[in-house]
Amino acid sequence: MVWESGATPVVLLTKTDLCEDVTEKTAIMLETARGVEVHPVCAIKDEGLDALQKYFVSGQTVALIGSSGVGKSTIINRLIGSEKQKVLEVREHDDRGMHTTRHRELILLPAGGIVLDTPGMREFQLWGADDGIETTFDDIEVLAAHCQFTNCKHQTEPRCAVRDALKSGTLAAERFQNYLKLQQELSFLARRQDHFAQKQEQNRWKKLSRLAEERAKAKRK
Ligand SMILES: Nc1nc2c(ncn2[C@@H]2O[C@H](COP(=O)(O)OP(=O)(O)OP(=O)(O)O)[C@@H](O)[C@H]2O)c(=O)[nH]1
Ligand SMILES: [Mg+2]
Ligand SMILES: [Zn+2]
Repeated sequence: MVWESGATPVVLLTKTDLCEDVTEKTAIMLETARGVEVHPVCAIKDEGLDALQKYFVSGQTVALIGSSGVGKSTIINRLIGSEKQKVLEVREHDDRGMHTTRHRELILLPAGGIVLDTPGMREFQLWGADDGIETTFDDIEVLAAHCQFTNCKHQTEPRCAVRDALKSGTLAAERFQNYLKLQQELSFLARRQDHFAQKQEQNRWKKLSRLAEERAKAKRK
């Protein structure tokens, strides 16, 4: 979804002080989000933040997005070197719909660059992210190019390169599941967008016919 927006995604794994196997978790993330840079950081110990400096440069705008309480505002405070952004203990805010950051705000950084603090979001929905899927799952797209059928769904079709890779273990089953999940979500969205477009078209016609009726009535008078 981030690719689709025109921005470049970067993944931050926050609060490394609370994690026992940072290297392992980082490796999993690198494997999951192919072609995306991943940085483990600990804002309270000021660890790993130096590696982020290259993103926060003059002419660039960075938006921090993620669930409430993951530490977005804390990172911004470290970057600006003051406690400008309000930070609160996590108190299951997500459950009660409470967010410490209440609105989006653009902040100018002393070293140049602009950062956008956002309230944590409950859910990050895809919106027609076809291109993004190709980038994130380029390994599967490459395999799929070798399936016998160009529209292969990798389910029961003969000579399916994706299922072959699953069988031989070159493609992890979990990764393929994630791919399918994303595809399902996308097709659901496409159907919903279609439905929305149809409704709009219906409304337009309703309005037009009402207008025509009114005009006809006015003429008769
Ligand atoms: N242990 C630990 N706690 C952290 C770290 N960074 C932030 N926190 C704590 O996590 C809690 C939430 O941090 P915030 O910066 O308010 O989180 P946020 O993502 O801005 O949350 P919203 O504004 O609600 O979206 C606070 O209690 C922070 O002190 C960290 O590196 N380690
Ligand atoms: Mg915040
Ligand atoms: Zn296939």
